[in-house]
Amino acid sequence: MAAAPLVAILMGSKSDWETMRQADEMLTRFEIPHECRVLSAHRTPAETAEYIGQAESRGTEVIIAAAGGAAHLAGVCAAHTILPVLGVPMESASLKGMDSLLSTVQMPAGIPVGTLAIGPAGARNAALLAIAILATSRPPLRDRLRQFRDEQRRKVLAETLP
Ligand code: RP5
Repeated sequence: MAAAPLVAILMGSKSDWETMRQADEMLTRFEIPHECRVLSAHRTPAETAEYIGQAESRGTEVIIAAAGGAAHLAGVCAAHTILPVLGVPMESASLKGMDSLLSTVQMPAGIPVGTLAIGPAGARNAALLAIAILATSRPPLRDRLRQFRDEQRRKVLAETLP
C-alpha cells in the first residue's frame, strides 16, 4: 500500500461523492495530502475496520467519515482508532439527513466523533477542521488558515445589495 495521506475521507457510498467532493476540494486548495475512499460500515465492515486499523501506522492524522441513513461509519471508524474522527451526516431522501445526523452525533461516552453539519456545509467544515487540527503543529498551515478567513471577511465586506 502506498504512503498514507494526512487526511482520509471515507464515505459509505459513491452516492455521497457529490457532497464529499467539497471536502476533497478544500483539502486540495490547502495542498493537504489526502485520499478519498468508499467504505461502508454495513456493506464492507471488515475492509473498513482493516483500513482504519492501518491508518495511524500509515501516517494518517485525521479521518473524515461521511454516511447517510443509519449512519454508523464515523462511529465504527472511531471504534478502531484513536485518531480524531470527523463525521459528516449526508442528506437522505426520506428524512432529509436528520437520521444521518442523529446516528452520527449520538455517540456513547468514551468513543468520540466530532460531528459537522448535514450536507455540503458539513463537508467543507470537516475539511477546514481537519486542516485546523493539522495546523496545531504546522505554523505555515496556520498562516494559510488565517489568510482563508481574511479572504472570507473581505468577500463579505465587499457585498453590495440592490
Ligand atoms: C449510506 O447509505 C451511504 O453513506 C449513503 O449516504 C446511503 C445510501 O447509499 P446508496 O444506497 O446510495 O449506496 O451507507
